[in-house]
Amino acid sequence: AATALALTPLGAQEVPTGDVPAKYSVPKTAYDYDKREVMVPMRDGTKLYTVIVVPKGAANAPIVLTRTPYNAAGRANRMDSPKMLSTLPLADEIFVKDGYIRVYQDIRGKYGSEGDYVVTRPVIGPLNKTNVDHTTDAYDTIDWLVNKANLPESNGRVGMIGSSYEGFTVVMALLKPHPALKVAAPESPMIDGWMGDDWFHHGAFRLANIAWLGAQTGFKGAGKAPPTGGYDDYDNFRTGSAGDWAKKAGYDLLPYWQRMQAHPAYDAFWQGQALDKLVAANPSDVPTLWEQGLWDQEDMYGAIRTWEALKAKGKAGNNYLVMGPWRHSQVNREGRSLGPFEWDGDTAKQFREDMVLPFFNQYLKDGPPVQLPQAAIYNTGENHWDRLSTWPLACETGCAAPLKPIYLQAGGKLGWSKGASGGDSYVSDPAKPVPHLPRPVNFGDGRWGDWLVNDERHADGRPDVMTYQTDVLTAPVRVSGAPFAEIFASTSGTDGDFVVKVIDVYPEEVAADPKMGGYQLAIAQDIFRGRYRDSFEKPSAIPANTVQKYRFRLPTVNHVFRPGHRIMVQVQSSQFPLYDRNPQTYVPNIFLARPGDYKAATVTLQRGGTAASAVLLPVVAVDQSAAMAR
Ligand code: PG9
Repeated sequence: AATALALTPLGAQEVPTGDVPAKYSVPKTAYDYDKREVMVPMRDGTKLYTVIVVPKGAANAPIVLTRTPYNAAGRANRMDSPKMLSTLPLADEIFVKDGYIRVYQDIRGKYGSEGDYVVTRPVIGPLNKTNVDHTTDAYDTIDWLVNKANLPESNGRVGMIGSSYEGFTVVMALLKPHPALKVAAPESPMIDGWMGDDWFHHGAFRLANIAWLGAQTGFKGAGKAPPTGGYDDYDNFRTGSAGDWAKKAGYDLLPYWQRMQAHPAYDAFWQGQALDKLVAANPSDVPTLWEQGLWDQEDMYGAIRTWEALKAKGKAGNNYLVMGPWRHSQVNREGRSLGPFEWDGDTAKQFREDMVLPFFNQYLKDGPPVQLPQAAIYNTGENHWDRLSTWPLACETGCAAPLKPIYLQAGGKLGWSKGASGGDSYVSDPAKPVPHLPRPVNFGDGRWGDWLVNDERHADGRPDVMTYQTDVLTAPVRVSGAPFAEIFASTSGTDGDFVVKVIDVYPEEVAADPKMGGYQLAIAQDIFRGRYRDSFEKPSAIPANTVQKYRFRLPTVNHVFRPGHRIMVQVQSSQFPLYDRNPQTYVPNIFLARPGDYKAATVTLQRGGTAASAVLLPVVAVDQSAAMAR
């Protein structure tokens, strides 16, 4: 007979009394690094949460510091791994491989740090009555880090690096650098939020970032953006002004939004935070690598303008410029392509390995002297790096070449001569603004990153988008510097915006990649809010039906329009929902515009004669540019 299965009696230890032990962790013996979490005291007693990642066995190691509003613990943990190379983000691989200590710190008032959070806290002074700012917090942090009692493994030398807001904290540290701060790399730093970094471009407000305020200032830790409504943000933000949307989102509870809304013009609130001017007034001797992308959709202004300001102060000797074919912060990701455009290798990796690491090693480890070029600017037309002894190659004054006007001409032509006098009119209707991307536009739809290289044919052909283009080029045209838009226009309204795009039009047929046939690639584009034509600080109504001049700088380019291509300029009076709509009737504060203020207007662009609208291009003789290359 079958015998009953004889069960061995369970030993006492096998009777479960709960399977979660009092303490469990992976043995550190498997780790090649030590991750320490420290509350570092600032001079006012506030303690800042700081993650210090030390390679096992480190001695006399340099430190790389990033001060972030975006969660230090998360920034120092790409994944849970016993390998330092894996646990830190991609961009830190160069430092891990070279034995660096890596430090991330939550800025005051965010995530694990004590204190109060103030968005891009201004320098101590009229806008900051406390005795602390990011200059002092960086100083105190570095002072603590290089104290052997706190971090015995270091060699007492610190470099700072970071992109975007994290680039802002690098620049703030440079205003009064700790003596142990030996090198810095601000990447797409936030420098002037009104002129062109994040919040406004020449006074036009960027709705694309308004939800960030809810997530970032509504919560100390990880926040969430308020819902914007339906899927299509083109509809969600078209129901009223930015202030109307903010009210619905509860932003009357957010102090920073209240300050922003109270300062629509470039007044002392914004001028006092213009970091390019503050840095130029307090230039440091810290070797600094200024970086931004040529299609940086968020902070297109800061790095280039601060580098220019320092160069003008005679500080080109310790300030270097790098501009690559990148979207915002792409230097810290993979950089082989952007949209449909493929570059000569992983350009972001080239930046990190061939520029950042040797530069940091030279000053943090007594590495071999590297002679970075004054400016390394990717040539987006010929698809290679240009390493230049001077930059820009063409400009208004003081460059090897002047700016060269290319004029709007009759019949949608664009040419190097003024052409006959005349005007082209269009109706700009705030009820039907020009979209910045094909609809539906959802700010979170994944197109935000590379929207600047989107094919502009989605706008071309609209009756409220004026398009002008050259004949097919038979010789290359190189542009290397900052173009300027010079628009002469009248409007039936009393306010208005002007958007100008400089576009490389691909040949109708591109056999190697047929879908690129006729592609309209904007190499530079920007907006200008017309009320500021005479003064950024003191706006004024536009006199209706009277020609006015609108002159504004466009983003820096280093491009070659190749034979078979055309040069195109598009002009329009809205770019939505990226920018809030201009009601086109003058009101004191557009954030508070009422529905009745929004009115269609007839805009007339003047051509030829004494009111010849043009774009002043930084044209460089192609052979001359070769002479400049190193
Ligand atoms: N500069 C970026 C940003 C700031 C504020 C709003 C939205 C974006 C950034 O720090 O990511």
